[in-house]
Amino acid sequence: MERTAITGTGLWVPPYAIDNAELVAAHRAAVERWNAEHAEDIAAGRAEARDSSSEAFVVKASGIHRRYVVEKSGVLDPGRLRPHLPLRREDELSVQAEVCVAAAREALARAGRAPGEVDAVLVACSNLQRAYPAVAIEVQQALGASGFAFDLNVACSSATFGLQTAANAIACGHARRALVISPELTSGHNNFALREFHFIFGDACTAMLIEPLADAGPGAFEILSTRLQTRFSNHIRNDFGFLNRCEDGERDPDELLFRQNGRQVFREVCPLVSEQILKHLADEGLEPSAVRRLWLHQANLGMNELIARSVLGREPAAGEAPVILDEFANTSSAGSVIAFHRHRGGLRAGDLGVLCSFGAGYSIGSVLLRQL
Ligand code: CO8
Repeated sequence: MERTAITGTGLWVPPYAIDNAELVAAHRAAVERWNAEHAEDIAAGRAEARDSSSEAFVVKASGIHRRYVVEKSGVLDPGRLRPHLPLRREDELSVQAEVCVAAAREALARAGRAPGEVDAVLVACSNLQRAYPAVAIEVQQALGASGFAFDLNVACSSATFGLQTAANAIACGHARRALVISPELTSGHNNFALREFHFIFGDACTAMLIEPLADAGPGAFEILSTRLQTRFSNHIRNDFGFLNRCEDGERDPDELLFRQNGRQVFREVCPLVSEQILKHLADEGLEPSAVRRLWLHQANLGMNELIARSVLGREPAAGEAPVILDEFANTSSAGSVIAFHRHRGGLRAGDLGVLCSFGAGYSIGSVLLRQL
C-alpha cells in the first residue's frame, strides 16, 4: 500500500467581511420588523415575540468576532437575511465550482503541481448547490483534471472523511493525485432570523492536495493514519431536501435551514472528540505528549479549549491549538483545514499534529500528520 501525504493546501476567502456589530444591528432591525408584523398573534398568544441578539453574548458564548460571506448586502438587509446571488445559467461555472477552482489552484501551486496532474477530485462539504451533475465533476472539467470526481457530505466532518477517502484511493492505486475541496457557502443555509443561530457561520473554501509520500517534498505532511466515527443525533439538523415538495403536512419553514441544540451538542460532542483523539494516538503507539499541534474544527472557542486540555492533559501553550473562528466563524468542514493552512509553520521535520473535525451526524474525523 502506497503511503500518502498532504502536499499543498489552498484557501478561498470571500470578498466581504461582516463584524458582530453589523450583524447584530441587522438582526435587531429584522426582529423589530417581525414582532411588528406579528403583533396581533403575539398579543393573542398565538406567536412568541422574538428576542434580539447582542454582541457581548456572541463573543462570550462562541469566541466569534466576524465572518466572511459570499455576498453581504442581502445578509444585512433585514427584509431578506440571505445573500444575493445572480442566477447562473448552464453554460456558466456554478458559484460553488468557482470557489473550488480558486482554492484548488492555490493548493496545486503550493505543491508545485499542474491541474492536469490531478486524477481525483472530491468536493466534500455540508451543502451542495444542486443534486447533479456532481459539483466535483464540474470542478474536474474546469481544472482540466482527469480520472474521477464525486461529491460527499458528512456536514462539518466532510473534509476529514474526504481526506481518508482520497488517501485510500491513492494507497490502493486508484488515483495518483487527489484534491479534497470544501466549498462551505454556509450563508446560503444559515438562519439569520433567529438569534441563537444568526452569528454562528461564515463562508470559505479550502482545498488539500493528497499525493503518494514518495512524490512529496519538504514542507509536506505525511498522513500517518485516519480515524472516522459517526453516531446518530438529531441535535444538529437541516431537513431541506428533494422530498420536501412531496411531504403532506405542515412543516416549520425554519426546519429547512440549519438548526441545533447548541448546549447539548457542546456537552455530548466534546468528550467524544477527546476520547477519539486519545484512542487514535494510543492505537498508533503514540503518547499525547508527542502531539505538537491540534488543528481542530472551529465551531466554538470554549469547545476547542476544553478538547485541547483533555487531549494534552494540560493547558495548551500559545499556538498549540490555533484558533481561526474569531475571524472566520464556523465554516463547517473548512474550519480545521483553515487552521492547518494558516498555522502549520514553526514545526520541525518529524513533528506530529492532529487534524480533527466534528459536527452534525454526529461525525468525527481525526487525521494524524507528520511534518516531512
Ligand atoms: N444574543 C443574546 N442572547 C442569546 C443569543 C444571542 N444571539 N442566542 C441565545 N441567547 C440566549 C438564549 O436564549 C438563552 O437564554 P435563556 O437562558 O434565557 O434560555 C441563553 O442566551 C443561553 O443560550 P444557549 O444555551 O443556546 O447558549 P450557549 O452558551 O450554549 O451558546 C452556542 C450557544 C454558541 C451555539 C454553543 O452552544 C455552541 O457553540 N455549541 C456547540 C455547537 C457546535 O459545535 N455545533 C457544531 C455544529 S456545526 C455543524 O455540524 C455543521 C452543520 C452544517 C453547516 C450548516 C451551515 C449553515
